[in-house]
Amino acid sequence: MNRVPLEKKVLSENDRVAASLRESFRAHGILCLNLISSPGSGKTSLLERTLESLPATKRVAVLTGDIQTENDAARLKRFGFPVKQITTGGTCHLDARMIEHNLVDWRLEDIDLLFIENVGNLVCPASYYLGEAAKVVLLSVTEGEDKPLKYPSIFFKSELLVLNKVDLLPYVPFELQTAEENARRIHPGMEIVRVSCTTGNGLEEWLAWLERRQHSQQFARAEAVV
Ligand SMILES: Nc1nc2c(ncn2[C@@H]2O[C@H](COP(=O)(O)OP(=O)(O)OP(=O)(O)O)[C@@H](O)[C@H]2O)c(=O)[nH]1
Ligand SMILES: [Mg+2]
Repeated sequence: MNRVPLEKKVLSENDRVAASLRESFRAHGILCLNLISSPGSGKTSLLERTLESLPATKRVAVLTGDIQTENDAARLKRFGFPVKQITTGGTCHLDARMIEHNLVDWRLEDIDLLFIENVGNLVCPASYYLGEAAKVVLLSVTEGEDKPLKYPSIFFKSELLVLNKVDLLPYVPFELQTAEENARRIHPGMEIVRVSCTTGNGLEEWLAWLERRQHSQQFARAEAVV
């Protein structure tokens, strides 16, 4: 059986499409963020909280991936921004072709901020670059502090860790500090925000990170033009 070369070819085809997406996002001044976590950590909840806090004039759009159902798109469409569900039909991650295909009928000129919610999975999405400027990994306090050590790739590749569901800390044995130390053992200096999408605690820190990230993207673009 000759599996390794085939895997290499599939991944390099993905990288080629992702590089073209990245260039397109750069040319249009879009900050694209790829949100990754285990199923149920709160990716859609974080996006709901984010969209509800943004002014209607904000040029934001969301692609949300799941194996089945349009549930997440239905939750996110309520806020009036462009949202599209990508159902993979079994594949455990999004790939660059899916992103390219689902962007064809959107005008990139009209988007400044594009969120991609990946399929709930802490492993496979780490291997598929989608042209994003940054990956954001979520970990909720019901999952255990050891997850950065067990699934290092996604923690190493993500710019930001969102520690979610901190409202549950009184009820679960989870040491925030240990989880953060573990994340920084894998990714020294990793930025971390602690939030509760239920109570809204910490969300201002997440929104401030978003604003800073968008600002630095625009600054880099302006420098490239000069
Ligand atoms: N207590 C508590 N529950 C939360 C919080 N954030 C999300 N939840 C709940 O966790 C469950 C899963 O949240 P989702 O936002 O659907 O998680 P997801 O990561 O988008 O899930 P998938 O798309 O299926 O991978 C829902 O019942 C949410 O209400 C939080 O901060 N605190
Ligand atoms: Mg979701």
